[in-house]
Amino acid sequence: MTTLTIQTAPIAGQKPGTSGLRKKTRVFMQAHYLENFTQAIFDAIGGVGGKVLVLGGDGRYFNDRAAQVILRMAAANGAARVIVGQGAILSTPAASHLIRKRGADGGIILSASHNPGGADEDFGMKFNGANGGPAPESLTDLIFARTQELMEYRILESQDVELERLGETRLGDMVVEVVDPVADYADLMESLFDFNAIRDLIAGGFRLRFDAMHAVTGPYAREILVNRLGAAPDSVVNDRPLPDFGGGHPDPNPVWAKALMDEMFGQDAPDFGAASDGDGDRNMIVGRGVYVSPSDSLAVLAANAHLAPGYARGLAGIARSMPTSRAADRVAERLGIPAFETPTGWKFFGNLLDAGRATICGEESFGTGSDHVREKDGLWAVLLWLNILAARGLGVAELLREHWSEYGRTFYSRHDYEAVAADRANALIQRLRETLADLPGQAHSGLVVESADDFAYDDPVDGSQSARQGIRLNFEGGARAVLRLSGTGTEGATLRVYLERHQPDPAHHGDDPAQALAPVAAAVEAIARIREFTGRDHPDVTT
Ligand code: G16
Repeated sequence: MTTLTIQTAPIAGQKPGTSGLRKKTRVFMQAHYLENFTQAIFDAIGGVGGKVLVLGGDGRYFNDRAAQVILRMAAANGAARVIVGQGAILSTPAASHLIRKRGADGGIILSASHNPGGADEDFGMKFNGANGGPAPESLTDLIFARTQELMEYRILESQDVELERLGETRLGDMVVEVVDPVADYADLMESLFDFNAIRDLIAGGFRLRFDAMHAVTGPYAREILVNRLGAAPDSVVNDRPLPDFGGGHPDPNPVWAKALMDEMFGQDAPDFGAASDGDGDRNMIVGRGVYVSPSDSLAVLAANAHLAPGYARGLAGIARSMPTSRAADRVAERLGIPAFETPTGWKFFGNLLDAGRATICGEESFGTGSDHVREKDGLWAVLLWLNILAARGLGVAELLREHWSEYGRTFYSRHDYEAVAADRANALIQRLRETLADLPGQAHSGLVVESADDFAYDDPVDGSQSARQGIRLNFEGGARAVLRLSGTGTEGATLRVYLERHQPDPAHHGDDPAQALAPVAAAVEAIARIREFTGRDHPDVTT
């Protein structure tokens, strides 16, 4: 086998966003595109000579081809071993676990997460370090810098590697080890949760529905929920991973997981419903006739985590991304443990988890997880919910109501304006930045602005700083709004507007969230002039 050194030239725009590099699949399929980015990763981490890497992806279109290219490049760059999920499949949390368990130097995950897949949809690629977590900004900056100067890459000339058969093969001097993508992860879950209690709950007639959305969690959910916990075989639906996710958005929210919502709000609904995304790190939780907002889910999980064996020792701290509602902060306060507020992006939780300062983390974008891996973890959240419901003997709606009566209810909603012209979206944010100092004291739609800023984060562990992470508007009386531009879109800009309002009075806990938040939305419109800048009079997606 020959190692080829291919001449190339820097390709513009290979800047990793909130979670790796995400582009249209056809962009990734352009000549040298994937190769340049792969070589830039290898160079930025100081080369892969003698190193052990993990490789896998969510199975979307181009996953298999990209994996073969990366393997040939890893071999040409001197890697000692690459551990690959069978068929080049690994969910993001399973990849994180594998890196940690095997003491690998890092891993490459092929996924554009919840974005649709297919030749005309999205593809993505991210690098996770030896702790199993997404590369921090300092490293993604280095990777990007390398893409801007790269003039050649190395690749082995060879046949495709057989990735369907478990076991070891060689590619040049490198070992390719194909592993079962599910087994290690399922064992980890079994070590954290009281599977006996969940099994008893299910055997007692508790019915659940898990929608894998034709994405990577199908095989994981079937093994854990059906084979190990005894759920009925039809409890797991859409469990065959497809390269285009069956044409859907593998995004577990009430809009894209509508079929599940309809079932959970219909007649004879199951007791518990959940869905996960393309690469298995997100989750949506639904009870019979009740939707659990991700911010509430984080708060409920944190308040009850001690009921699961893996967390019986209690929590060191709770971390949430800045736009996530402050419901979890109230739990941290009650538990007497620190609450951390980080920028959007799971990578910002890594240092807190590594340092043992936070145990549970969560984001409004349907992500929750803990220190068991360094990624958010969809099935982990589902199992912790089931463990808590089994231990408490309550249904989802009862548990939620009880939580609200103890802590108050934080109404929460996110409005997304998608594929907005980037210059218009940037102009909106820029104008807000310029008016921040004038906002305090202004009254809009009956709400008075108490403070306004552009969120900046100083990492308490390594002191790194991240500025301009989103506009925060705090209103007198405790309502809050956040505006920021998404870092995961692949078309134009996506403006995200996050609204929240705390309601201590139980008489109002059953109110309609849209109505409870209407004054906050109106105040934001008056301040940010969204209609004028985006040309839209309503959001594309409301969750
Ligand atoms: C990624 C990140 C999350 C982030 C989300 C939304 O999720 O890992 O931390 O909250 O994107 O980011 P944005 O608002 O910038 O689009 P995933 O599931 O896509 O990897």
